[in-house]
Amino acid sequence: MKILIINGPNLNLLGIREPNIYGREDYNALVDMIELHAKELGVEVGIFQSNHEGDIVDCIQDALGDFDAIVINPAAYTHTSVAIADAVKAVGLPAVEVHISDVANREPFRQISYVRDACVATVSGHGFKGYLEAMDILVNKDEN
Ligand code: CA2
Repeated sequence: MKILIINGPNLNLLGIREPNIYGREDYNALVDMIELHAKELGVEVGIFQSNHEGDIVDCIQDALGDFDAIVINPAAYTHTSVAIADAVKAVGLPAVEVHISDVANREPFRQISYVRDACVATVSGHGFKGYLEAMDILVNKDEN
């Protein structure tokens, strides 16, 4: 199995501000955690981060034929981007939405998620571990 992990705008800045919301660890630590967990699960991962909506749409489209599933934290685009939600729906790959912070208990503008409807599950407020949980959900999805 091959899982594509997509991170949206400003997540490359993790660890430098707002540690009370996003933790003290940086983006490289997140990448290391994901790669280690992929090894434990025996899956392959691709990890992509962009600050640009169109590049994220392109990345989702390019996943078709190359990846089996998607973990996506669209960051601020969660709350604004119909294009990213449409791309996830269009490729039809099973996807899990992740948020490091507990968006349900934050500002009203963070209560809308366009991508949620395109995803089989959402993991929110579990910190970096949420990405690992999302990978687990996708790996275990078809096992009964
Ligand atoms: O909780 C999450 O994972 C979010 O997707 C993170 C986004 C935010 O816009 C969403 O509402 C929830 C923000 C990501 C980057 O934010 C930083 C802020 C300061 C320093 C470093 C990163």
